[in-house]
Formats: sequence, C-alpha cells, structure tokens
Amino acid sequence: MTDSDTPAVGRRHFVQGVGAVLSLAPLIGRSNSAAGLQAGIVNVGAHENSKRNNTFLQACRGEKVDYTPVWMMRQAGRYLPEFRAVLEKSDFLTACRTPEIAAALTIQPVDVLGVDAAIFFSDITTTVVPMGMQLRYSDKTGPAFENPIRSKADVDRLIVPEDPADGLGFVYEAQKICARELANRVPLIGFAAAPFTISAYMVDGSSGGAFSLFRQFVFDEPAGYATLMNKVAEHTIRYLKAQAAAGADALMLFDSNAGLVGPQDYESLNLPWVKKIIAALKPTGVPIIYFGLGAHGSLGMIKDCGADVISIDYGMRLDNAVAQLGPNVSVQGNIEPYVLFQSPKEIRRRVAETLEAGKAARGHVFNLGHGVPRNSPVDHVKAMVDSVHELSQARMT
Ligand code: 1CP
Repeated sequence: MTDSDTPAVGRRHFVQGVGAVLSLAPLIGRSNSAAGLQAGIVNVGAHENSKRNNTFLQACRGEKVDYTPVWMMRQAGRYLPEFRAVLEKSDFLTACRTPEIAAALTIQPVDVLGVDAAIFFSDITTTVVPMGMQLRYSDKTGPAFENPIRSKADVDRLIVPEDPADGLGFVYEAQKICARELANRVPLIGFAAAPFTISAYMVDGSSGGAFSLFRQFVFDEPAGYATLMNKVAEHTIRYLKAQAAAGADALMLFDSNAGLVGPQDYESLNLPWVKKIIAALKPTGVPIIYFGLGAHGSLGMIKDCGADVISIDYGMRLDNAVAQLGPNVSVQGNIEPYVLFQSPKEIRRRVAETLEAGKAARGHVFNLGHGVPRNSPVDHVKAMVDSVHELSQARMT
C-alpha cells in the first residue's frame, strides 16, 4: 500500500483546518477589528471546553485516548511560507511583542498541519527583558543580550517585577486571543525556559561561545549563581502562572541547555529550581511538560521533577526512556527531526516505530526530538502528522 492510498481513518476525530476564524490578512494589516476577535467563544481560563479536541491534554494526564496526539516543537517557524510572509513585514521581536501577530503565528500551524495542540509563538529570551536584560535579535545569529551577566554585582542589579504584566503584557494579550480563537479547536501550550537554560544565555549573551562563560560562572561564582537562579525562577513562576490565567491549557519548561552539565551537577545546579517552579505551578491545574535536551544521564532524577509529561529528545530510544520513567508520567517525543526530509513512506515507517516505542508509556504525546528544521518540506511535515493520527488510531481500534 502506498501512502496516497492509505485510508484516512477516523478523520472526524481530527480538527483539521476547520473554523479558522482568525485570518492572517487582517491581523498583519491595519484593519484588525476588536469586534471580530471578540466574536470568539471561550471564557478565558475555561481550560476544558468539551467541544474542543482535548486528546493532547488527555494524553498528558495519562487518560485513555482514541489516537496519539501530535504537535511539533518549532511548528510555528520558518519552514512555513505563511510564517515567512509575516516575518517579511515585521521583524522577529516586533512579531513577539504584537499580540495579533503572535496569535496569528501561533494558530497558523494548527490550520496548515492539523496538529492537536498549538504552541504559543514567542521566545525564551523575551521573558527576561523586564528583569533588566537588553535583547537584540539578528536573523543570522538569533537572540543576544547586550548586557550579559558577568559578576555577582550584575546579578544583584537584576529586577524581579512584582507584576508579571510589567513589560510582558503583550504575551497575555496574545494568549487571550489564542484561547478565544482556539476555543473549539485545540489546547494552547504556554512556555518559558527553565532557569538554567535562560541563565546560560544571560551570562554568555548568546549561544555563539557555546556557553563556556556560563559553565565557568556556575563554579566560580556559587553565590552569584544561586541568586541568579532564585531570581529567574521567581520571575518564571509569576510569568507561567499569568499564562495559565490568560488561557494556556498546558505549560512547558524548555531546558535546552540541560545537557551542559552531567548528572551530579544537574542534581545540584539545575534540578532544585525546576522542581521549585513545577511545584509552584501545580495549583494552576494545567499539565506541565519538562524538556531537558541532552540530559539523558539525569533521567532518573527528572522522573521525579513533578512534571506530568517528560519530553524526550532524539538522543535516546523512547522505549528506554519509558522504562526509566515508569508509570507515573507521560512522555512526549521523540522522532529524529531530519526524518522530515525523507519520503512520506519512510516518514510513515519511522512514525510507526516511534508509536511502538511509546506504547508502554502512561500517555504518549507524539513530537519531534527537537524543533522542526528550517527548510523542512511542509507536505512532509503534514504527512508526519497524518501518519501519527492514522497509524495510532488503527492500533487502538
Ligand atoms: O513553534 C514554536 O515552537 C514557536 C515558539 C518558540 C519556542 C517554544 C520559539 C519561536 N522559540 C521557542 C523556544 C526557544 N527559543 C528555545 C527552546 C527550544 C529549543 O531548544 O529550540 C531556544 C533555545 C530559543 C532561542 C532561540 N530563538 C534561537 C536559538 C539560537 C541559539 O542560541 O542557538 C533562535 C534562532 C530563536 C529564534 C526563534 N524563536 C522562535 C522562532 C520561530 C525562531 C526563529 C525565527 C526565524 O526563523 O526567524
């Protein structure tokens, strides 16, 4: 059987491209009408709308699902022509800071791909600007801070705003729009970096030096480091709580630099703050996802960090991760992102393997092992999403 003649099983379960109430044209032009946006249906904070496709949230909680839900890290990204069209008219930071644009970029991949969750379009680096960090963005080299943290005195100057809306109100405004527009479609994932990951950017300024200054700082300046982590963690807690209040249905902590230290240092230099944040977020009631890129040796500790879902990167076997994590958490992941450049038939074969590897987990949210590569063919990305839906539903019936 070829890909094209595979029956589209269970299509009715998948909310695909229907009800795309938020059109990009008005949002990137001048004529965006508040009335049009207010025509949405959701109550902000109504996290479990029964008309919505809640498969993603069910899998996060380990509840029974009809098929395996799928979304992709960096699904709102350059591989989409619709995304590039918006970023031709607006620079990256302006897009992040303009609620209507951020909302439109968040919803684009839901329309195009038919994924089961939307990840909020923003960046991990914008969050710490109200703390006093000066952020610039280059299309070539990505985000960079102009006033990096190099001493305890620099750390002491950092502010922790009382009010999470101070300097970040555009995030919650955008999320309220997303929650309204996605009300009868799919859940919205809010996010922030874990303190270790954003602190590495704050100390080095950018990723250009492979975070070598940060790696020295954590050992040379233990008091400065602890204060930095405490301040960032407090700010992150307020930021993520405000996202849940604005309409985020799940929250993800991206710890993309977690692999910079091995297990013994992960335990003392990173884990305590991850646990603190997750514990503080529990009262929101929304599922929490933790993604520690490259931290395979620390999985035995990560298992008990308090997250509902542990996201696994492409660097280890998913069935091995499931065996280590045990029955109390769901998993997310972990197909090799560059499989997206293979044929739809090969993509389908690899999807089947990943579904098989995740089947023993309490719950499985299908995802890539890291972000969608920049030049991925959109039809292949879509083929991956369709394969996950079709193959997983066939397995469950
Ligand atoms: O679909 C989505 O995931 C959109 C939302 C999103 C998220 C969750 C973006 C938009 N960025 C992030 C998180 C993020 N940003 C992480 C953690 C996840 C990961 O490991 O990828 C990191 C490390 C960043 C930092 C960042 N932002 C970089 C990396 C640069 C480096 O230091 O190596 C870059 C290039 C960005 C820009 C960025 N952020 C988001 C997008 C779509 C882009 C690319 C913009 C463009 O193509 O012009």
